[in-house]
Amino acid sequence: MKTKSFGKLLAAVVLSAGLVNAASANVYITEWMYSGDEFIEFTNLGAGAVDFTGWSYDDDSRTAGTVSLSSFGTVAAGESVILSESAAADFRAAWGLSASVKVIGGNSVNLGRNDEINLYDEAGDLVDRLTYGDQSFVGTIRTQNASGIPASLAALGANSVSQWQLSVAGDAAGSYLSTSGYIANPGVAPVPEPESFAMLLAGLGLLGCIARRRFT
Ligand SMILES: [Ca+2]
Ligand SMILES: [Ca+2]
Ligand SMILES: [Ca+2]
Repeated sequence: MKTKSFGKLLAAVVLSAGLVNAASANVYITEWMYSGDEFIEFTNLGAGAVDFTGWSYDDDSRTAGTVSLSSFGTVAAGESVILSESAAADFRAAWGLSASVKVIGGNSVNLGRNDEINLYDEAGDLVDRLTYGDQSFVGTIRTQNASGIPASLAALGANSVSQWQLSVAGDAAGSYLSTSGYIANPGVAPVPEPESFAMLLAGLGLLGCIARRRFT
């Protein structure tokens, strides 16, 4: 009996460890601009907060630990954080961001026209990757002076740059012009497209019908 209980306990520990990994898997690269006002945005799209202590970024040299993201600290569910080339204060001023938007400035591991964004967790495991370049992938976007944003949520985590589009001032993603003349929506999380909302509402309506039937 004791062995069986230990087995159950072990299973519970393994299961909870799995849930921790699932949480980090819900953090995505959600926006980037390689030239103009260079930055990368990461968003926690999971249901719980994620501790970025030990997390890191690298470009196409693909080495965990290259640029520490630890100072993002605890990133709440739905929160977007920024890694910028310019100083954090300058980036905030140019985009009109409040102090509550977390920005790590002074990134010197810079992105080129054809490059790669890699996000690693505290164990050095890859959380998300986006390989891009309008020369490497002909017909895809060039994020010069305007950021790249997911055309739909399906683009997130897919590492398929053809599913990304350029931000346009006034678009559904909330993009706007910075004081320096660049277009993006840093600190603003991607929103589900209207079709997804409609499907979600339809799903909720269906659940409501099922619930009502069960109680009558
Ligand atoms: Ca680079
Ligand atoms: Ca650059
Ligand atoms: Ca954004």
